[in-house]
Amino acid sequence: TLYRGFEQILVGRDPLDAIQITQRFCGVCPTPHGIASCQALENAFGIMPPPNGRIIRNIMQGANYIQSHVLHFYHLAALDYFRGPDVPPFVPRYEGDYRVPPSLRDSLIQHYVQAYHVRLKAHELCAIWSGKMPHMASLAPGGVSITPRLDNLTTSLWRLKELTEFIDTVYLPDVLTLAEIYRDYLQIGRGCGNYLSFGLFDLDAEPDVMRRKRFFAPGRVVRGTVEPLDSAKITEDVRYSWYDSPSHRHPSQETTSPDRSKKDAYSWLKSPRYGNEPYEVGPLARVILAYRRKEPTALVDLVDTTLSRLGIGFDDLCSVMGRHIARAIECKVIADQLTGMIMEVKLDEPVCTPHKIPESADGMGLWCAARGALGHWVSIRNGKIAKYQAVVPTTWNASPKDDKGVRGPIEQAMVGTTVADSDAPFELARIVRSFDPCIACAVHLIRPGKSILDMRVV
Ligand code: NFE
Ligand code: MG
Repeated sequence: TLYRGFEQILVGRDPLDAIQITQRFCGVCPTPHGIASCQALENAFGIMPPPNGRIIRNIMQGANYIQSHVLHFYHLAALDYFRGPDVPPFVPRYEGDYRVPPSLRDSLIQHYVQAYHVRLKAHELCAIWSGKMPHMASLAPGGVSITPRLDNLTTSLWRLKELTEFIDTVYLPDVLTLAEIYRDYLQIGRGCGNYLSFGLFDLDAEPDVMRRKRFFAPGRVVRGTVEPLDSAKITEDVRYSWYDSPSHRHPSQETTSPDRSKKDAYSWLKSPRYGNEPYEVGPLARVILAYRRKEPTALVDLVDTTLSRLGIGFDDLCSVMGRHIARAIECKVIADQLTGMIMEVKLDEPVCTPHKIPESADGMGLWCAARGALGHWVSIRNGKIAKYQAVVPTTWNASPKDDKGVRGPIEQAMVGTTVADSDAPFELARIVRSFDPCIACAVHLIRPGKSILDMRVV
């Protein structure tokens, strides 16, 4: 329940500061924020990166996806399914529904530890190109500021090989093993049924982001049908959010003015909507969209193999376990794609297009973070940021009710769920965490008024 106010911090600053400040939204996803911010500025400045700048950003983003997905499965979600060692920080925990047999549990705990080292390698893979991670140093409007050398390629490739081995032989198999054990979670936590993605990995330099070619193409899936995307139809409602700024505005038109005392409000998250409807974003949304569009084919094939291995239908993916499966499948497809991206970098070719900050301009950056669709909107006046709005993935998924009282995807996924033990609401924790909300490590369910611990300070 902490208010942060980044959108206000940005007002009055030099536009270039946005690339660094928006990365501080989060230590897990600075990469997409830095990139979306660059894209918003490029849109305002009227420039596009040269091929090297575009490709190097894709590499950084791919490495960040691998780090983020491995983090989510092992370090944020897995302990909802098997007991860790009986020492802090693994206790206290909910007691009850752990079904993993002891021998398998030991190997999962080993993988939990191994995953820390794997995440380090993924961070390094990004930092080879970004200077450091988290919070990258080499992003610039128009591209990147690193001069690629041969050793950037070689040191990337061996790290990628280690990551790929882990994903192929540990991560993906572990996810499928848990899906077999917790098959009932292929029916629990379905969500709102609308899926949206802004797309990922630029393949050309088309200035219009909606016409730009992307490896994961942007779009929506509504009742099983692929629909196009029009960024003008995005709004944010604040009727149930702690803001007194006007509701139901397009991000380029809205403001952020906190009011903690607002009646009926219950969240600092705003409620992003597309055409007045809630949409799930993230790996499941991207996988459903890609599968319906029948490309990339590597992803479609992997989905088919996985469905037949588990003996389940495509609709079963719209569930708690389906989100874990989609995340792991996406992770593998991205890792497999990264070798080609790294080999595409051309030594001795430009990495950045020069820019000039205009007195007055507006820009939009649309991208996909690991957790889903991400948009940044900037207005520049007198050469400074006059307005900055970010609509981040977790606000789509974890949004409170909108102006019409319609619940967001996570709320919809929980409503109607049978909870076996209200003192250990595994079902709800598992539903919430399957979305990988940015607040994942802070999601604990409490019963107001119930005393859980007496502490005496001496
Ligand atoms: Ni803090 Fe993020 C991702 C972004 S979250 S992790 O992925 O953008 O809403
Ligand atoms: Mg915002």
